[in-house]
Amino acid sequence: QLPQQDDTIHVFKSKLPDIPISNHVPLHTYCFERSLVEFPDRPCLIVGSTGKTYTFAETHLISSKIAAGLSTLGIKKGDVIMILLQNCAEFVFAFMGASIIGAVSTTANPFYTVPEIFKQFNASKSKLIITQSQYVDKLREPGGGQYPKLGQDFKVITIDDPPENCLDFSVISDANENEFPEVVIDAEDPVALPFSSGTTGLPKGVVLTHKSLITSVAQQVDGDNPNLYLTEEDVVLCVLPMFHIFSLNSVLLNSLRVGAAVLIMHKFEIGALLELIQRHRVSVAAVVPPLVLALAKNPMVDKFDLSSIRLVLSGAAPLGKELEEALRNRVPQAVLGQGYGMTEAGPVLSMCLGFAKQPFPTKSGSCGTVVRNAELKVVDPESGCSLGYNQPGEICIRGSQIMKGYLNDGEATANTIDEDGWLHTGDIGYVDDDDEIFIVDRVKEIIKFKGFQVPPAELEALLVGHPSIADAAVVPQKDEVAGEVPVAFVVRSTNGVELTEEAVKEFISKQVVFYKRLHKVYFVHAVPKSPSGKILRKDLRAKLATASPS
Ligand code: 4UV
Repeated sequence: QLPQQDDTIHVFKSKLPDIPISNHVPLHTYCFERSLVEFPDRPCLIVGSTGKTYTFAETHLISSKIAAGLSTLGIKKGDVIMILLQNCAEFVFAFMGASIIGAVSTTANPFYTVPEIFKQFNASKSKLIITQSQYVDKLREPGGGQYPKLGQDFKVITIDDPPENCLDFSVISDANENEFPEVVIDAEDPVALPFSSGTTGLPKGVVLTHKSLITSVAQQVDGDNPNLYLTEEDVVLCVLPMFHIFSLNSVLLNSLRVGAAVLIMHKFEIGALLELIQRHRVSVAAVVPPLVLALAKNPMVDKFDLSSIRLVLSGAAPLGKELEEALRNRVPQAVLGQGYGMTEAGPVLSMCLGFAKQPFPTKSGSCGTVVRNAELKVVDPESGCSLGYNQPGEICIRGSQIMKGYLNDGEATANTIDEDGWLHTGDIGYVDDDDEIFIVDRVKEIIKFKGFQVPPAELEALLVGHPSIADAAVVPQKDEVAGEVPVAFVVRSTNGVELTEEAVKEFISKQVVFYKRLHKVYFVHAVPKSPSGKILRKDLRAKLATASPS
Protein backbone atom coordinates (compact mmCIF):
# COMPACT_ATOMS: atom_id res chain seq x y z
CA GLN A 1 0.00 0.00 0.00
CA LEU A 2 1.27 3.47 -0.89
CA PRO A 3 1.95 5.79 2.00
CA GLN A 4 -0.85 8.29 2.66
CA GLN A 5 -0.16 11.60 0.93
CA ASP A 6 -0.46 14.68 3.05
CA ASP A 7 -2.70 16.95 1.01
CA THR A 8 -2.51 19.93 3.35
CA ILE A 9 -1.26 22.97 1.53
CA HIS A 10 0.82 25.40 3.55
CA VAL A 11 0.07 28.73 1.97
CA PHE A 12 2.38 31.59 2.84
CA LYS A 13 0.97 35.11 2.72
CA SER A 14 2.33 38.61 3.19
CA LYS A 15 2.32 40.12 6.67
CA LEU A 16 0.51 43.05 5.05
CA PRO A 17 -3.24 42.74 4.54
CA ASP A 18 -4.65 42.27 1.06
CA ILE A 19 -5.85 45.48 -0.58
CA PRO A 20 -8.35 46.36 -3.29
CA ILE A 21 -6.49 46.64 -6.59
CA SER A 22 -7.90 48.56 -9.54
CA ASN A 23 -6.70 46.04 -12.08
CA HIS A 24 -9.71 46.31 -14.35
CA VAL A 25 -8.42 49.50 -16.04
CA PRO A 26 -5.68 49.69 -18.69
CA LEU A 27 -2.07 49.88 -17.50
CA HIS A 28 -1.45 53.45 -18.71
CA THR A 29 -4.61 54.68 -16.96
CA TYR A 30 -3.49 53.05 -13.72
CA CYS A 31 0.09 54.34 -13.98
CA PHE A 32 -0.87 57.95 -14.64
CA GLU A 33 -4.02 57.90 -12.47
CA ARG A 34 -2.59 59.81 -9.53
CA SER A 35 0.47 61.48 -11.01
CA LEU A 36 -1.41 63.35 -13.75
CA VAL A 37 -3.83 64.82 -11.25
CA GLU A 38 -1.63 65.35 -8.22
CA PHE A 39 1.78 66.16 -9.68
CA PRO A 40 1.50 66.89 -13.41
CA ASP A 41 4.39 69.36 -13.26
CA ARG A 42 6.78 67.29 -11.20
CA PRO A 43 9.70 65.62 -12.96
CA CYS A 44 8.81 62.19 -14.31
CA LEU A 45 11.80 61.32 -16.48
CA ILE A 46 15.27 62.79 -16.11
CA VAL A 47 17.72 61.89 -18.88
CA GLY A 48 21.04 61.43 -17.12
CA SER A 49 23.33 62.21 -20.05
CA THR A 50 21.69 65.53 -20.96
CA GLY A 51 19.80 66.55 -17.86
CA LYS A 52 16.63 66.93 -19.94
CA THR A 53 13.54 66.49 -17.81
CA TYR A 54 10.01 65.51 -18.79
CA THR A 55 7.18 66.22 -16.36
CA PHE A 56 4.34 63.75 -15.83
CA ALA A 57 2.08 65.88 -18.03
CA GLU A 58 4.71 65.94 -20.79
CA THR A 59 5.38 62.23 -20.52
CA HIS A 60 1.70 61.50 -20.82
CA LEU A 61 1.27 63.94 -23.71
CA ILE A 62 4.18 62.50 -25.72
CA SER A 63 2.96 58.95 -25.04
CA SER A 64 -0.47 59.95 -26.38
CA LYS A 65 1.15 61.43 -29.49
CA ILE A 66 3.05 58.17 -29.97
CA ALA A 67 -0.24 56.30 -29.64
CA ALA A 68 -1.68 58.43 -32.46
CA GLY A 69 1.50 58.15 -34.52
CA LEU A 70 1.65 54.39 -34.19
CA SER A 71 -1.95 54.03 -35.27
CA THR A 72 -1.32 56.25 -38.29
CA LEU A 73 1.44 53.80 -39.22
CA GLY A 74 -1.13 51.01 -39.08
CA ILE A 75 -0.49 49.63 -35.61
CA LYS A 76 -3.75 48.35 -34.16
CA LYS A 77 -4.95 46.84 -30.94
CA GLY A 78 -3.22 43.50 -30.34
CA ASP A 79 -0.32 44.28 -32.72
CA VAL A 80 3.20 43.89 -31.40
CA ILE A 81 5.98 46.46 -31.67
CA MET A 82 9.57 45.67 -30.79
CA ILE A 83 11.40 48.13 -28.57
CA LEU A 84 15.11 47.61 -29.23
CA LEU A 85 16.58 50.38 -27.15
CA GLN A 86 19.03 51.16 -24.43
CA ASN A 87 17.43 53.07 -21.58
CA CYS A 88 16.05 56.38 -22.84
CA ALA A 89 12.94 58.53 -22.49
CA GLU A 90 11.70 57.32 -25.90
CA PHE A 91 11.52 53.78 -24.49
CA VAL A 92 8.95 55.00 -21.99
CA PHE A 93 6.96 56.99 -24.58
CA ALA A 94 6.90 54.01 -26.94
CA PHE A 95 5.85 51.51 -24.27
CA MET A 96 3.12 53.75 -22.89
CA GLY A 97 2.01 54.88 -26.37
CA ALA A 98 1.59 51.27 -27.43
CA SER A 99 -0.40 50.55 -24.27
CA ILE A 100 -2.78 53.45 -25.01
CA ILE A 101 -3.87 51.90 -28.31
CA GLY A 102 -3.97 48.38 -26.90
CA ALA A 103 -0.79 47.35 -28.70
CA VAL A 104 1.87 45.16 -27.13
CA SER A 105 5.57 45.91 -26.63
CA THR A 106 8.13 43.17 -26.94
CA THR A 107 11.34 44.44 -25.39
CA ALA A 108 14.70 43.19 -26.59
CA ASN A 109 18.36 43.80 -25.87
CA PRO A 110 19.89 46.09 -28.52
CA PHE A 111 23.17 44.21 -28.10
CA TYR A 112 21.55 41.04 -29.39
CA THR A 113 23.04 39.51 -32.51
CA VAL A 114 21.06 39.34 -35.75
CA PRO A 115 19.66 35.83 -35.17
CA GLU A 116 18.75 36.66 -31.56
CA ILE A 117 16.83 39.76 -32.66
CA PHE A 118 14.99 38.04 -35.48
CA LYS A 119 14.06 34.98 -33.45
CA GLN A 120 12.18 37.26 -31.07
CA PHE A 121 10.94 39.48 -33.89
CA ASN A 122 9.48 36.51 -35.77
CA ALA A 123 8.10 34.69 -32.74
CA SER A 124 6.34 37.84 -31.55
CA LYS A 125 5.16 38.73 -35.07
CA SER A 126 6.31 42.31 -34.50
CA LYS A 127 5.11 44.90 -36.97
CA LEU A 128 7.79 47.50 -36.43
CA ILE A 129 10.98 48.16 -34.51
CA ILE A 130 11.89 51.26 -32.55
CA THR A 131 15.64 51.51 -32.16
CA GLN A 132 18.78 53.64 -32.48
CA SER A 133 20.53 54.22 -35.82
CA GLN A 134 23.64 52.36 -34.63
CA TYR A 135 21.68 49.08 -34.52
CA VAL A 136 19.96 49.41 -37.89
CA ASP A 137 22.69 47.55 -39.80
CA LYS A 138 21.71 44.44 -37.87
CA LEU A 139 18.15 44.80 -39.15
CA ARG A 140 19.02 45.12 -42.81
CA GLU A 141 18.37 41.87 -44.65
CA PRO A 142 21.32 40.22 -43.05
CA GLY A 143 20.94 36.53 -43.75
CA GLY A 144 20.68 36.31 -47.51
CA GLY A 145 16.91 36.44 -47.65
CA GLN A 146 16.15 34.29 -44.64
CA TYR A 147 14.97 37.26 -42.58
CA PRO A 148 12.14 39.74 -43.17
CA LYS A 149 13.09 42.81 -45.16
CA LEU A 150 13.40 46.26 -43.61
CA GLY A 151 11.03 48.76 -45.14
CA GLN A 152 9.11 46.06 -46.96
CA ASP A 153 8.10 43.55 -44.28
CA PHE A 154 8.50 45.83 -41.31
CA LYS A 155 9.12 49.47 -40.47
CA VAL A 156 12.00 50.82 -38.42
CA ILE A 157 11.81 54.02 -36.42
CA THR A 158 15.00 55.48 -34.98
CA ILE A 159 15.14 57.87 -32.07
CA ASP A 160 18.16 59.60 -33.64
CA ASP A 161 18.98 60.50 -37.28
CA PRO A 162 17.26 57.82 -39.36
CA PRO A 163 19.40 55.85 -41.83
CA GLU A 164 18.02 55.00 -45.25
CA ASN A 165 14.53 53.51 -45.32
CA CYS A 166 13.97 54.25 -41.63
CA LEU A 167 11.55 56.73 -40.11
CA ASP A 168 12.41 59.49 -37.69
CA PHE A 169 10.90 59.23 -34.21
CA SER A 170 9.21 62.59 -34.85
CA VAL A 171 6.96 60.80 -37.34
CA ILE A 172 5.18 59.35 -34.35
CA SER A 173 6.01 61.86 -31.63
CA ASP A 174 4.67 64.83 -33.65
CA ALA A 175 1.29 63.23 -34.24
CA ASN A 176 -1.89 64.87 -32.99
CA GLU A 177 -2.51 63.37 -29.58
CA ASN A 178 -6.26 63.57 -30.07
CA GLU A 179 -6.22 61.44 -33.17
CA PHE A 180 -5.95 57.88 -32.01
CA PRO A 181 -8.81 55.44 -32.24
CA GLU A 182 -10.88 54.72 -29.17
CA VAL A 183 -10.05 51.17 -28.18
CA VAL A 184 -11.70 49.02 -25.58
CA ILE A 185 -8.98 47.37 -23.56
CA ASP A 186 -9.81 44.32 -21.52
CA ALA A 187 -7.88 43.66 -18.33
CA GLU A 188 -6.82 40.30 -19.80
CA ASP A 189 -5.37 41.86 -22.97
CA PRO A 190 -1.59 41.62 -23.31
CA VAL A 191 0.50 44.78 -22.95
CA ALA A 192 4.07 43.49 -22.62
CA LEU A 193 5.81 40.55 -24.20
CA PRO A 194 9.25 40.07 -22.68
CA PHE A 195 11.09 36.87 -23.60
CA SER A 196 12.30 34.36 -21.05
CA SER A 197 13.36 30.73 -21.17
CA GLY A 198 11.60 30.04 -17.86
CA THR A 199 12.42 26.72 -16.29
CA THR A 200 13.52 24.95 -19.46
CA GLY A 201 14.25 25.26 -23.18
CA LEU A 202 14.52 28.24 -25.49
CA PRO A 203 13.34 31.82 -24.87
CA LYS A 204 9.58 32.16 -25.14
CA GLY A 205 7.26 35.14 -25.24
CA VAL A 206 5.84 35.83 -21.79
CA VAL A 207 2.34 37.27 -22.11
CA LEU A 208 1.89 39.93 -19.45
CA THR A 209 -1.53 41.54 -19.41
CA HIS A 210 -2.69 44.93 -18.19
CA LYS A 211 -4.10 43.15 -15.18
CA SER A 212 -0.91 41.27 -14.34
CA LEU A 213 1.36 44.32 -14.47
CA ILE A 214 -1.09 46.53 -12.55
CA THR A 215 -1.45 43.84 -9.90
CA SER A 216 2.31 43.51 -9.56
CA VAL A 217 2.83 47.26 -9.24
CA ALA A 218 -0.03 47.56 -6.74
CA GLN A 219 1.38 44.71 -4.67
CA GLN A 220 4.55 46.73 -4.32
CA VAL A 221 3.54 50.38 -4.03
CA ASP A 222 -0.19 50.61 -3.24
CA GLY A 223 -2.14 50.39 0.02
CA ASP A 224 -1.97 52.18 3.35
CA ASN A 225 1.27 50.51 4.18
CA PRO A 226 2.95 49.85 0.82
CA ASN A 227 5.49 47.03 0.78
CA LEU A 228 7.81 49.27 -1.22
CA TYR A 229 7.15 52.78 0.01
CA LEU A 230 7.94 55.24 -2.78
CA THR A 231 6.69 58.82 -2.97
CA GLU A 232 6.70 61.76 -5.36
CA GLU A 233 9.76 63.05 -3.50
CA ASP A 234 11.84 60.09 -4.63
CA VAL A 235 14.38 60.04 -7.42
CA VAL A 236 14.72 56.46 -8.61
CA LEU A 237 17.85 55.27 -10.38
CA CYS A 238 17.17 53.57 -13.69
CA VAL A 239 20.47 52.05 -14.80
CA LEU A 240 19.28 48.46 -15.15
CA PRO A 241 17.98 47.87 -18.66
CA MET A 242 14.29 48.61 -19.15
CA PHE A 243 14.03 45.75 -21.62
CA HIS A 244 14.35 43.44 -18.59
CA ILE A 245 11.28 43.09 -16.43
CA PHE A 246 13.00 44.15 -13.17
CA SER A 247 13.64 47.68 -14.38
CA LEU A 248 10.47 47.90 -16.48
CA ASN A 249 8.25 46.96 -13.56
CA SER A 250 9.94 47.89 -10.32
CA VAL A 251 11.65 51.04 -11.52
CA LEU A 252 9.58 52.50 -14.34
CA LEU A 253 5.99 51.43 -13.69
CA ASN A 254 6.28 51.76 -9.92
CA SER A 255 7.66 55.28 -10.24
CA LEU A 256 5.01 56.36 -12.75
CA ARG A 257 2.35 55.10 -10.34
CA VAL A 258 3.60 56.97 -7.28
CA GLY A 259 4.85 60.13 -8.97
CA ALA A 260 8.56 59.52 -8.36
CA ALA A 261 11.17 60.78 -10.83
CA VAL A 262 13.07 58.21 -12.90
CA LEU A 263 16.71 59.06 -13.51
CA ILE A 264 17.57 57.35 -16.80
CA MET A 265 21.10 56.14 -17.53
CA HIS A 266 21.56 54.56 -20.94
CA LYS A 267 24.47 52.44 -19.79
CA PHE A 268 26.38 51.56 -16.66
CA GLU A 269 29.59 53.43 -16.06
CA ILE A 270 30.65 53.80 -12.43
CA GLY A 271 31.99 57.39 -12.61
CA ALA A 272 28.92 58.74 -14.38
CA LEU A 273 26.65 56.76 -12.08
CA LEU A 274 28.18 58.20 -8.93
CA GLU A 275 28.16 61.69 -10.36
CA LEU A 276 24.47 61.42 -11.28
CA ILE A 277 23.51 60.02 -7.88
CA GLN A 278 25.19 63.00 -6.25
CA ARG A 279 23.84 65.61 -8.67
CA HIS A 280 20.23 64.44 -8.71
CA ARG A 281 20.11 63.32 -5.08
CA VAL A 282 19.01 59.81 -6.02
CA SER A 283 17.03 58.32 -3.15
CA VAL A 284 16.18 54.85 -4.43
CA ALA A 285 18.56 52.54 -6.28
CA ALA A 286 17.45 49.36 -8.02
CA VAL A 287 20.52 47.21 -8.54
CA VAL A 288 21.79 43.72 -9.36
CA PRO A 289 24.55 42.02 -7.33
CA PRO A 290 27.43 42.99 -9.72
CA LEU A 291 26.40 46.63 -9.28
CA VAL A 292 26.38 46.15 -5.52
CA LEU A 293 29.92 44.82 -5.90
CA ALA A 294 30.96 47.95 -7.79
CA LEU A 295 29.34 50.26 -5.23
CA ALA A 296 30.82 48.31 -2.33
CA LYS A 297 34.34 47.92 -3.65
CA ASN A 298 35.19 50.66 -6.13
CA PRO A 299 37.54 53.25 -4.54
CA MET A 300 35.88 56.06 -6.52
CA VAL A 301 32.77 55.73 -4.37
CA ASP A 302 34.42 57.57 -1.45
CA LYS A 303 34.79 60.70 -3.54
CA PHE A 304 31.04 61.14 -3.98
CA ASP A 305 28.19 62.08 -1.73
CA LEU A 306 25.76 59.18 -1.64
CA SER A 307 23.93 60.38 1.46
CA SER A 308 20.69 60.90 -0.50
CA ILE A 309 20.22 57.14 -1.00
CA ARG A 310 17.62 55.87 1.44
CA LEU A 311 16.78 52.52 -0.18
CA VAL A 312 18.71 49.96 -2.22
CA LEU A 313 16.69 47.20 -3.90
CA SER A 314 18.74 44.32 -5.25
CA GLY A 315 17.26 41.59 -7.39
CA ALA A 316 17.56 39.24 -10.39
CA ALA A 317 20.29 37.10 -8.80
CA PRO A 318 21.38 36.03 -5.32
CA LEU A 319 23.03 38.68 -3.16
CA GLY A 320 25.60 37.31 -0.72
CA LYS A 321 25.53 38.45 2.90
CA GLU A 322 29.15 39.63 2.77
CA LEU A 323 28.45 41.81 -0.22
CA GLU A 324 25.38 43.25 1.45
CA GLU A 325 27.48 44.08 4.54
CA ALA A 326 30.17 45.69 2.39
CA LEU A 327 27.57 47.91 0.73
CA ARG A 328 26.12 48.80 4.13
CA ASN A 329 29.46 50.40 5.01
CA ARG A 330 29.21 52.64 1.96
CA VAL A 331 25.58 53.73 2.43
CA PRO A 332 25.00 53.29 6.18
CA GLN A 333 21.87 55.47 6.11
CA ALA A 334 20.07 53.31 3.55
CA VAL A 335 17.75 50.34 3.97
CA LEU A 336 19.20 47.46 1.95
CA GLY A 337 17.06 44.57 0.82
CA GLN A 338 16.09 42.31 -2.00
CA GLY A 339 13.23 41.70 -4.33
CA TYR A 340 12.76 38.30 -5.90
CA GLY A 341 11.27 38.26 -9.35
CA MET A 342 10.77 36.09 -12.39
CA THR A 343 9.52 37.39 -15.73
CA GLU A 344 6.70 34.81 -15.77
CA ALA A 345 5.62 35.71 -12.23
CA GLY A 346 4.58 39.15 -13.34
CA PRO A 347 7.41 39.59 -12.08
CA VAL A 348 7.65 40.18 -8.31
CA LEU A 349 7.16 37.25 -5.93
CA SER A 350 8.62 38.76 -2.82
CA MET A 351 9.97 42.03 -1.55
CA CYS A 352 11.89 43.13 1.53
CA LEU A 353 9.47 44.35 4.21
CA GLY A 354 12.14 46.75 5.45
CA PHE A 355 11.03 48.88 2.48
CA ALA A 356 7.46 49.21 3.82
CA LYS A 357 6.07 52.51 5.05
CA GLN A 358 5.93 50.96 8.50
CA PRO A 359 8.91 48.67 8.06
CA PHE A 360 9.43 45.25 9.59
CA PRO A 361 12.79 44.04 10.80
CA THR A 362 14.44 41.84 8.16
CA LYS A 363 17.45 39.56 7.86
CA SER A 364 20.34 39.92 5.51
CA GLY A 365 20.37 37.26 2.77
CA SER A 366 16.59 37.07 2.61
CA CYS A 367 14.84 38.01 -0.60
CA GLY A 368 11.84 39.38 1.19
CA THR A 369 8.36 38.21 2.06
CA VAL A 370 5.73 37.18 -0.47
CA VAL A 371 3.92 40.23 -1.83
CA ARG A 372 0.35 40.96 -0.70
CA ASN A 373 -2.68 39.70 -2.65
CA ALA A 374 -0.71 36.58 -3.56
CA GLU A 375 -0.17 33.06 -2.28
CA LEU A 376 3.15 31.29 -2.10
CA LYS A 377 3.84 27.66 -1.41
CA VAL A 378 6.96 25.52 -1.25
CA VAL A 379 6.73 22.00 -2.66
CA ASP A 380 8.91 18.94 -2.57
CA PRO A 381 10.24 18.76 -6.15
CA GLU A 382 9.97 14.95 -6.12
CA SER A 383 6.60 14.33 -4.52
CA GLY A 384 4.94 17.69 -5.12
CA CYS A 385 3.88 17.75 -1.45
CA SER A 386 3.51 21.17 0.11
CA LEU A 387 6.13 21.93 2.76
CA GLY A 388 5.97 24.04 5.90
CA TYR A 389 8.31 26.58 7.46
CA ASN A 390 12.08 26.12 7.11
CA GLN A 391 11.83 23.26 4.63
CA PRO A 392 13.49 23.92 1.28
CA GLY A 393 11.57 23.05 -1.87
CA GLU A 394 10.40 24.51 -5.14
CA ILE A 395 8.80 27.93 -4.76
CA CYS A 396 5.36 28.32 -6.38
CA ILE A 397 3.26 31.46 -6.61
CA ARG A 398 -0.38 32.19 -7.37
CA GLY A 399 -2.21 35.46 -7.97
CA SER A 400 -3.54 37.87 -10.61
CA GLN A 401 -0.04 39.16 -11.30
CA ILE A 402 1.37 36.03 -12.96
CA MET A 403 1.65 35.73 -16.74
CA LYS A 404 -1.30 34.68 -18.83
CA GLY A 405 0.99 32.08 -20.39
CA TYR A 406 3.72 31.65 -22.95
CA LEU A 407 2.94 32.99 -26.41
CA ASN A 408 1.62 30.20 -28.66
CA ASP A 409 3.06 27.50 -26.43
CA GLY A 410 0.37 25.71 -24.49
CA GLU A 411 2.67 22.88 -23.54
CA ALA A 412 5.31 25.11 -21.96
CA THR A 413 2.53 27.05 -20.22
CA ALA A 414 1.01 23.86 -18.81
CA ASN A 415 4.43 22.75 -17.59
CA THR A 416 4.85 26.03 -15.70
CA ILE A 417 1.36 26.91 -14.45
CA ASP A 418 -0.53 23.93 -13.06
CA GLU A 419 -4.28 23.29 -13.12
CA ASP A 420 -4.74 25.04 -9.80
CA GLY A 421 -3.07 28.21 -11.05
CA TRP A 422 0.27 27.74 -9.28
CA LEU A 423 3.28 29.00 -11.21
CA HIS A 424 6.31 26.78 -10.61
CA THR A 425 9.48 28.87 -10.48
CA GLY A 426 12.21 26.24 -10.63
CA ASP A 427 13.83 28.00 -7.66
CA ILE A 428 14.55 26.13 -4.46
CA GLY A 429 14.02 28.06 -1.27
CA TYR A 430 12.37 28.09 2.11
CA VAL A 431 10.29 30.41 4.25
CA ASP A 432 11.66 31.01 7.74
CA ASP A 433 9.73 31.58 10.99
CA ASP A 434 9.49 35.30 10.24
CA ASP A 435 7.98 34.66 6.80
CA GLU A 436 11.18 35.66 5.06
CA ILE A 437 12.15 33.77 1.90
CA PHE A 438 15.63 32.40 1.31
CA ILE A 439 16.60 31.02 -2.08
CA VAL A 440 19.18 28.26 -1.81
CA ASP A 441 19.33 26.56 -5.22
CA ARG A 442 17.73 26.25 -8.62
CA VAL A 443 16.27 23.17 -10.29
CA LYS A 444 15.79 24.92 -13.61
CA GLU A 445 18.35 25.12 -16.38
CA ILE A 446 18.75 28.88 -16.60
CA ILE A 447 22.15 30.46 -15.99
CA LYS A 448 22.24 33.99 -14.64
CA PHE A 449 25.18 36.15 -15.75
CA LYS A 450 24.97 39.43 -13.83
CA GLY A 451 21.21 38.91 -13.66
CA PHE A 452 20.92 38.35 -17.44
CA GLN A 453 19.34 35.11 -18.63
CA VAL A 454 21.57 32.62 -20.42
CA PRO A 455 19.43 29.70 -21.63
CA PRO A 456 21.61 26.58 -21.88
CA ALA A 457 19.27 25.01 -24.47
CA GLU A 458 20.04 27.88 -26.84
CA LEU A 459 23.80 27.37 -26.58
CA GLU A 460 23.45 23.58 -26.79
CA ALA A 461 21.45 23.90 -30.01
CA LEU A 462 24.17 26.10 -31.50
CA LEU A 463 26.93 23.75 -30.35
CA VAL A 464 25.42 20.60 -31.83
CA GLY A 465 25.01 22.56 -35.08
CA HIS A 466 28.82 22.57 -35.39
CA PRO A 467 30.02 19.81 -37.75
CA SER A 468 32.74 18.68 -35.34
CA ILE A 469 30.50 18.48 -32.27
CA ALA A 470 28.51 15.32 -31.60
CA ASP A 471 26.86 16.36 -28.34
CA ALA A 472 27.00 19.19 -25.82
CA ALA A 473 25.69 20.41 -22.49
CA VAL A 474 25.95 23.86 -20.97
CA VAL A 475 25.82 24.50 -17.22
CA PRO A 476 26.56 27.37 -14.84
CA GLN A 477 29.88 27.77 -13.10
CA LYS A 478 30.12 30.04 -10.06
CA ASP A 479 31.89 33.33 -10.71
CA GLU A 480 32.86 36.02 -8.25
CA VAL A 481 31.87 38.98 -10.42
CA ALA A 482 29.11 37.69 -12.70
CA GLY A 483 27.54 35.30 -10.19
CA GLU A 484 27.49 32.55 -12.79
CA VAL A 485 29.07 32.02 -16.21
CA PRO A 486 28.15 29.43 -18.87
CA VAL A 487 30.60 26.58 -19.45
CA ALA A 488 30.22 23.74 -21.95
CA PHE A 489 30.85 20.03 -21.91
CA VAL A 490 31.47 19.02 -25.51
CA VAL A 491 31.71 15.65 -27.21
CA ARG A 492 33.85 15.83 -30.35
CA SER A 493 32.47 14.09 -33.40
CA THR A 494 34.65 11.59 -35.17
CA ASN A 495 35.04 13.57 -38.38
CA GLY A 496 38.79 13.81 -37.90
CA VAL A 497 38.82 17.60 -37.57
CA GLU A 498 40.84 18.84 -34.60
CA LEU A 499 38.50 20.97 -32.47
CA THR A 500 40.05 23.30 -29.91
CA GLU A 501 38.50 25.09 -26.95
CA GLU A 502 39.22 28.44 -28.60
CA ALA A 503 37.44 27.38 -31.78
CA VAL A 504 34.33 26.36 -29.85
CA LYS A 505 34.32 29.60 -27.85
CA GLU A 506 34.69 31.68 -31.00
CA PHE A 507 32.02 29.71 -32.81
CA ILE A 508 29.55 30.64 -30.06
CA SER A 509 30.67 34.19 -29.41
CA LYS A 510 30.02 35.13 -33.04
CA GLN A 511 26.39 34.14 -32.67
CA VAL A 512 25.33 35.41 -29.27
CA VAL A 513 25.17 38.54 -27.11
CA PHE A 514 28.25 39.03 -24.90
CA TYR A 515 26.87 37.52 -21.70
CA LYS A 516 26.04 34.19 -23.34
CA ARG A 517 29.67 33.56 -24.32
CA LEU A 518 31.26 30.35 -23.07
CA HIS A 519 33.90 30.83 -20.42
CA LYS A 520 35.29 27.32 -20.55
CA VAL A 521 34.92 24.24 -22.71
CA TYR A 522 35.55 20.76 -21.35
CA PHE A 523 35.93 17.95 -23.88
CA VAL A 524 34.29 14.75 -22.68
CA HIS A 525 33.48 11.33 -24.15
CA ALA A 526 29.78 11.54 -23.37
CA VAL A 527 27.23 13.87 -21.86
CA PRO A 528 25.56 12.17 -18.89
CA LYS A 529 21.85 11.66 -19.55
CA SER A 530 18.87 10.13 -17.82
CA PRO A 531 17.16 7.11 -19.41
CA SER A 532 14.67 9.52 -20.97
CA GLY A 533 17.51 11.48 -22.59
CA LYS A 534 17.55 14.48 -20.27
CA ILE A 535 20.96 16.00 -19.60
CA LEU A 536 21.96 15.28 -15.99
CA ARG A 537 22.88 18.86 -15.27
CA LYS A 538 23.28 18.26 -11.57
CA ASP A 539 26.03 15.72 -12.28
CA LEU A 540 27.83 18.17 -14.51
CA ARG A 541 27.54 20.94 -11.93
CA ALA A 542 28.94 18.54 -9.36
CA LYS A 543 31.78 17.70 -11.75
CA LEU A 544 32.62 21.39 -12.00
CA ALA A 545 33.05 21.54 -8.27
CA THR A 546 35.86 18.95 -8.53
CA ALA A 547 39.40 19.80 -9.57
CA SER A 548 39.36 18.24 -13.07
CA PRO A 549 35.88 18.41 -14.59
CA SER A 550 36.78 16.58 -17.78
O1 4UV B 1 13.02 35.98 -15.41
P1 4UV B 1 14.17 36.64 -14.76
O2 4UV B 1 15.23 37.23 -15.63
O3 4UV B 1 13.52 37.73 -13.84
C1 4UV B 1 14.18 38.45 -12.89
C2 4UV B 1 13.38 39.46 -12.19
C3 4UV B 1 13.86 40.04 -11.06
C4 4UV B 1 13.19 41.06 -10.28
C5 4UV B 1 13.69 41.29 -9.02
C6 4UV B 1 13.13 42.26 -8.19
C7 4UV B 1 12.06 43.01 -8.62
O4 4UV B 1 11.53 43.89 -7.90
C8 4UV B 1 11.56 42.77 -9.92
O5 4UV B 1 10.62 43.46 -10.36
C9 4UV B 1 12.15 41.77 -10.72
O6 4UV B 1 15.35 38.27 -12.63
O7 4UV B 1 14.89 35.60 -13.83
C10 4UV B 1 14.19 34.92 -12.84
C11 4UV B 1 15.13 34.14 -11.97
O8 4UV B 1 16.19 34.95 -11.45
C12 4UV B 1 16.56 34.49 -10.14
C13 4UV B 1 15.63 33.32 -9.85
O9 4UV B 1 16.27 32.13 -10.24
C14 4UV B 1 14.45 33.62 -10.73
O10 4UV B 1 13.63 32.52 -11.01
N1 4UV B 1 16.36 35.56 -9.16
C15 4UV B 1 15.60 36.67 -9.30
N2 4UV B 1 15.66 37.42 -8.18
C16 4UV B 1 16.46 36.77 -7.31
C17 4UV B 1 16.90 35.58 -7.94
C18 4UV B 1 16.93 37.03 -5.99
N3 4UV B 1 16.61 38.14 -5.32
N4 4UV B 1 17.73 36.11 -5.41
C19 4UV B 1 18.09 34.99 -6.07
N5 4UV B 1 17.70 34.70 -7.32
